[in-house]
Amino acid sequence: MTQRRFIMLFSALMLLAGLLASCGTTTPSGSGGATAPTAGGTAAGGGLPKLTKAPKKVGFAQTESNNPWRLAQTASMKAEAEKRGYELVYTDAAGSAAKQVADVDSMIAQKVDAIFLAPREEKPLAQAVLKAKAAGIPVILLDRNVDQTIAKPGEDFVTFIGSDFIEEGKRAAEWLIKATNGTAKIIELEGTTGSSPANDRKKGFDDRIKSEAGMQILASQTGDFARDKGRQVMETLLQAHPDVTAVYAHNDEMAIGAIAALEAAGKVPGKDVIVVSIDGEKDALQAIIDGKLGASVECNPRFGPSAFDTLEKYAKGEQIATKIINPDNFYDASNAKDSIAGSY
Ligand code: GYE
Repeated sequence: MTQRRFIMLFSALMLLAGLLASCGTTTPSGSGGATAPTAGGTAAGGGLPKLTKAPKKVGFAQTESNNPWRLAQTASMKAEAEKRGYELVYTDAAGSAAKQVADVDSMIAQKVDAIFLAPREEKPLAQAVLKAKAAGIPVILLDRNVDQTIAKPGEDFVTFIGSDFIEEGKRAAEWLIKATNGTAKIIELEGTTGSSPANDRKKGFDDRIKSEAGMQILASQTGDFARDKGRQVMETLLQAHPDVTAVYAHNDEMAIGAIAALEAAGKVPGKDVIVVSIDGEKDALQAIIDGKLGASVECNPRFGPSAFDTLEKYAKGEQIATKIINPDNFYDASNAKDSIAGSY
């Protein structure tokens, strides 16, 4: 081949490559351009799957629907999908990590364009993230994280959107130290074993009380983030530790269960035993107003707008931060009354 011919062939190839690349540029959903219902993902060079078309059909794999927090999150996602004209493939894992893995498999088989995943547990769902990546489908994690030694943000999934759970645990500890003048015998009700909020809320709380000689954890057990489980566990732990003076629950539902167990045992929550928890749901704010719950660190469940904004930015090829942290409020006797109307 002569040098001239080579240059012409090379230029033609470059032109073709340029044309192909421009065909792949995306527009944000809602701008009316794309109609293709199938996934436009490709796994590029082992990195994140790219979206080559505006996403239209997206999955949301929920963990369970057993409390107001989950219901508020689902409602926010469904409302936002509808508002922006997406087809939402919604699944509810009903509290089973194995079912949630199968739910993600079915979304892959249905060729959704992207998956929003609220991973029930850190390890099993990290594998589901890898499977979606291998199928060329980008994943955005909502509210819970996966084990990052198995799946990494910016590489295997786009990003994690949610609260800083370590900070939430710290804020709960901070409030309890003040409320008890640094002296408390604590029962801790943990969230779902193996979930990132349970791991991190424990760590944040433990780290903060470590330097306080008077803050002692008597017992720590999972109540699976559920009201009745929290009540049952509290009932049992109370028998072994009648000298308890404080309860730290990883969510409001378990705190409300614990309050019922305390009352059934003849204790006065808010007086004999100070209770602190996390989420900021309506029933918890009411319990604060009633003087039974001391405080609740908010964990914001309204993910819809930020989830879809992030997806659309990603589709446009914008750089996405590997962690997007929701700002959280804090509720105690000073603001529960004023905040209850806006709570979930
Ligand atoms: O606090 C709890 C829910 O993952 C942050 O899960 C979420 C937690 C939330 O079941 O109530």
